[in-house]
Amino acid sequence: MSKPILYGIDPSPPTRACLLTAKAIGLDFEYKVVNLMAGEHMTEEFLKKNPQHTVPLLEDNGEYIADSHAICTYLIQKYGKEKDQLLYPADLYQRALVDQKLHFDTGVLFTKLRAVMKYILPTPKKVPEELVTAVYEGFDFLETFLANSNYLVGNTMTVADICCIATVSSLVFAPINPVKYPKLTDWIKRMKQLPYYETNENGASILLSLVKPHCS
Ligand SMILES: N[C@@H](CCC(=O)N[C@@H](CS)C(=O)NCC(=O)O)C(=O)O
Repeated sequence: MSKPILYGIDPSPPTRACLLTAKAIGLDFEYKVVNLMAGEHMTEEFLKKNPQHTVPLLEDNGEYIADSHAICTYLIQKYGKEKDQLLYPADLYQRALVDQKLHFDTGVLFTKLRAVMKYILPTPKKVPEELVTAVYEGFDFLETFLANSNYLVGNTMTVADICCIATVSSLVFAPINPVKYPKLTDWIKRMKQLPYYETNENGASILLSLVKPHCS
């Protein structure tokens, strides 16, 4: 059986969510960089693998899975050891809560980032203030989710925390005031303490350095 292959690029938050998940479960995998700026995601070869032309994309035994959330939960269930199953709990209610936060990442957090990125790539322009302000709606929700727990679902880290931190660490061009967002601030610090957090760091800072100068 060949190693799973992850196609992606470090500045991409959903790619980083998959890289973090792979690290969390100690997965032996191959990482193939797809240079979006060079249009490598629009080639005939890549479009055959993923007609939606997005990264990340997972190739596992000749089969393909797109979307970071689908990839992360698949990797945990297929390759995670017993202890790793806590990342995507088997209990149906707990799992539904995790799924809800994964959809929150797609539908709320990442959507806000994508709206901003339209002003950055391919040619950077000033990002409208209301798009930066809109990020705080996402932060408000996160602060509420974290009101009574250390993680987004209870007191044990799940794949929801992994996916959301990959996006949140790319949204901090909207500065987080620790007085207004104490729970969110602590959660970010907690996630940064993961022994494999560096997997997220380089890509997040590249993305931030592209966006920040264009937000005022
Ligand atoms: N919901 C998807 C979003 C994937 C996505 O939009 N990826 C961006 C990079 S961050 C991309 O590939 N953009 C290229 C395109 O849409 O053509 C996921 O979680 O994987």
